[in-house]
Amino acid sequence: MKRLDQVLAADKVPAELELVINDVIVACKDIAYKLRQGELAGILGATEDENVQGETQKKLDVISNDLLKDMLVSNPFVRGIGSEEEDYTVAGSAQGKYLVTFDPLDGSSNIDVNLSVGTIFSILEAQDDRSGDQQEVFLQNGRKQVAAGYVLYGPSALLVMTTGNGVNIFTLDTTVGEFVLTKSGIQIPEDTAEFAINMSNQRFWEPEMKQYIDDCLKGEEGPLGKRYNMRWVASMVAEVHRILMRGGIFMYPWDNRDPSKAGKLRLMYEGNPMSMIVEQAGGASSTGRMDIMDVQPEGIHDRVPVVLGSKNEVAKVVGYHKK
Ligand code: P6P
Repeated sequence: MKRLDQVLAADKVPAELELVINDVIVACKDIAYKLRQGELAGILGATEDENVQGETQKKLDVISNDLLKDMLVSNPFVRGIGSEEEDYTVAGSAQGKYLVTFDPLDGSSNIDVNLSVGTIFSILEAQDDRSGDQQEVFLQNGRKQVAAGYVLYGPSALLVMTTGNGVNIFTLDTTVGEFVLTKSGIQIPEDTAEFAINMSNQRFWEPEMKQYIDDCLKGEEGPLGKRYNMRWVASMVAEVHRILMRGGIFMYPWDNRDPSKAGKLRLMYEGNPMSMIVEQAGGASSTGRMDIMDVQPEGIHDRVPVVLGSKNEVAKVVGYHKK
């Protein structure tokens, strides 16, 4: 079985980029270990603090964030980092070429109930010599990403990653502490009958999203002509992984609970990396009205509506928004 470094070399990934990816992976291996320890390590539960998103930080949110931040800002090839858990971007090396954004522990509301969580990361190249503590150097659209990935801390710890040549899956072999290639060339089925959305928000959605879900629930007799199944794990990493494995559509649309917010999920370290992975696996990713990776960010914590997965189903949802 090929190790991660062998796959990156075969994909002709620049040595500096490989060293940045390796630092992300080293931090994620430590996060995986701490999650496995759970209560035994005394690191479950919440802190007294809120992050810039206004969300109460779990102890493991902070621990995971600090592991990734400390590794990356001391890497000579990293200009800076942006994190869901950091108010501002953090400078690394002035000579660093790469910018890394991440959600250190996505789905952390699942931690204390022992359900899957994940780390999501995205890597861009600095386009000028601005310091990494100036968020403007990060504000590039998702098409500029040179790598994107996630680590899913599930029954096994899986690294799913793309550097632009398709999507590979690596499984953490805990006997040697290495991620080894277990699947390559992932292709998302183009059609699906399985949707993932938080139905409790239904009354807050735009009419177009309400209509699509209503039509899904009408089943074979309805306009979509098939019986749909539903899943909701409240962990984007787990939902995206299921979609990579068997198809599906994941939606977190805009809703009017807080009309000032474009959506719940964040563009730079959730929407964009997951969109690169999904598109590299033959799927599609849209706000409902445009491709997510074409959205021009205005701030490191910008939010975005998300509709991603099997490309023919995403096209249907976009069609509802065009009517
Ligand atoms: P809700 C986790 O907090 C997250 O950012 C995504 O991983 C997940 O898909 C979504 O929010 C869950 O949101 O409103 O259902 O709790």
